[in-house]
Amino acid sequence: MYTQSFNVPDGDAQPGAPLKAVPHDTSLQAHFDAVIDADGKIEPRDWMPDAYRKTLVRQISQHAHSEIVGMLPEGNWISRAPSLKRKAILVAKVQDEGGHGLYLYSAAETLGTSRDQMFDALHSGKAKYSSIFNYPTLTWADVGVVGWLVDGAAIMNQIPLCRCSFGPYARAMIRVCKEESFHQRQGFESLMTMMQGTAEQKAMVQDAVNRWWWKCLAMFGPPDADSPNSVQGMRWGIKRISNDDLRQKFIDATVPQAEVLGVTLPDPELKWNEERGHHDHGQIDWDEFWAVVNGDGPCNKERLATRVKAWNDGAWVREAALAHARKQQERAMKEAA
Ligand code: FAQ
Repeated sequence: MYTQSFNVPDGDAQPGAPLKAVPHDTSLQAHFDAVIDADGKIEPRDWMPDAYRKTLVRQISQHAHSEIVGMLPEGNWISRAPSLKRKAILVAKVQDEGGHGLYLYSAAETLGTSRDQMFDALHSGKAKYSSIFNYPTLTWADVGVVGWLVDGAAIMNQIPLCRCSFGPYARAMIRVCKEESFHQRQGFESLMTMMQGTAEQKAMVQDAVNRWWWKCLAMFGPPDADSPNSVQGMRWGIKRISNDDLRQKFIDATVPQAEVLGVTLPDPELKWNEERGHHDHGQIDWDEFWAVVNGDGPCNKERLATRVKAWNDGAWVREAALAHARKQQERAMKEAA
């Protein structure tokens, strides 16, 4: 059901789209290549190769979907947060994720793909979103671990995207990263509080870390050798650091944080390698990763059904907003006449 890549129609731009693909022209291509080589920015009105546009729509829309599907595992705990303070923090965080989705959908729209098309791809199961959000948040400690590890992995991947060659994506990521950084810290602080609590609380944190660690490592995507989009993505300055290198940076940054927290990362092979100047680690279960990406994770069906229901339940809001906008426009035209 989720196996297809997100196919962006090759036809003409959609209504409201800022530009149309122009026939291939070597001088336009040369200008595009020169901007990329000079590490400059491509803006929506600039000419760009169709494949560059298609790759960006694929990645940015998948990213947007991840943000809004990512609201669900944590949103599940808002009504059960253990204190008013934790509830306020969690509400703000989940709201931020919704905002990230909106910046990203807007960035993708500048490439000539409508929001309706992107939602349709999500709701029909054609579009991907991050594997990590297909796992359940079983206890309150999971909420802290999602902040610490999932947001921690997200920041590691997203900081280089602030230098992405496509201007609207790069600019959106600057704000997103600032907010993700707060998310990561609140997760760590929440876990730190639990680790100073009872033996049951400490065990709950350790259990959550055990369940999320490997899934977070897989979030960075397949190994470089099995990553079909990496070479071209890096050539175009969309990706700046490879999947494996980001994963390694995340592991190296997280090990000392786990020590401060007092938890064990569930990998007996995890150890510092003096020669490499990095931590060695055990094997990630890529069969599990692909099963989840292909729709067979523990929560894939539930996540998609929740998004489709939210879309259907929100139909009256969209209709009312459009009717209001129409009325305002009519009034403005009457006044101008
Ligand atoms: N899950 O050739 P590559 C967040 C797919 S936001 C599912 O390496 P690429 C915030 C990939 O799409 C988290 N599918 O692909 C938050 C491709 O399939 P396709 C999301 C995955 O694009 C926190 C195929 O595998 N972040 O967490 C995954 O060069 C807490 C081959 O892979 C972003 O989207 C995966 N994990 O590199 C919210 C960041 N990994 O499309 C709420 C932007 C790979 O050809 C709570 N995206 N695939 O059919 C990226 O940086 C890249 O797209 C990668 C994948 C690194 C994800």
